[in-house]
Amino acid sequence: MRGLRLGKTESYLLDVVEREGCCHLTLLDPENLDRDALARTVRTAEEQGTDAFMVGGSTIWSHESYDVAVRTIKENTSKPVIVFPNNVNAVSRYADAIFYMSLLNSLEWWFLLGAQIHGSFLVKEYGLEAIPMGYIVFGAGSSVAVVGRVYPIPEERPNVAAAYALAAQYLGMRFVYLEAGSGAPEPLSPRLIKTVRSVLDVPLVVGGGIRNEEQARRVVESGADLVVTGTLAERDVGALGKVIAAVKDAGSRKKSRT
Ligand code: 1GP
Repeated sequence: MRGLRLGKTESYLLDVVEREGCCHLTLLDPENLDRDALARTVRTAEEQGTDAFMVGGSTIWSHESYDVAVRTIKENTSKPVIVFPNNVNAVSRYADAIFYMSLLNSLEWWFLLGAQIHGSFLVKEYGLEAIPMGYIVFGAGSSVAVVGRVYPIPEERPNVAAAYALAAQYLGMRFVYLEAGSGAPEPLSPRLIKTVRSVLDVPLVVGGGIRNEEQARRVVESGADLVVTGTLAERDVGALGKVIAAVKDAGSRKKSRT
């Protein structure tokens, strides 16, 4: 049978988690940064120690400008560049891999399975490494929640979130992403992250609202294996370095305890 070996990017992410206890991903939204700012941000984030880049945003409509953004990022980093798609137009042949996601708590067939069907042959044609991921979005006010027609899971119902995450794992998804929404006022709660982590065997990705070292540390200590920050890289690259250092420090402490 073909294609069952893990790809290069996925193996790299798993290796970083294994070695360092936690992996940091910088999310770049090409809608928020022009070409020069994108190039600058990528170089600085790499210098600060980020492990890989995700490219995406809830309101990306143009395939052409998405391609330009991904090329710009690739030209300025040696780290993997991963498509984080909001829809079929945000798939680029210039990336290394794509998080092949299903928005598990969307009410819309399109975000659960439709876009994935429509995009599958494009991914094959481009030779992109597909990394299957269950995506769960919290809160009702973020762009991703609105665009993705999310049925919100209350944070104070962590067992419900855990059931979604476990279902993703049993369906064969190799990562689960808990999303507070870009620009969320607060990161997801430790209780929520811990409850999901306690039932899951696959790596857990957490993002949304992480702005400082303390929050980053708490998210890792609660059980995140991969931490995503987006807004920070766009607004305060200086603080990004501190957050990455906190992620790595908390990761190595976690690792030394196991
Ligand atoms: C959004 O979780 C990411 O998909 C990043 O969120 O922009 O709040 O860091 P922030």
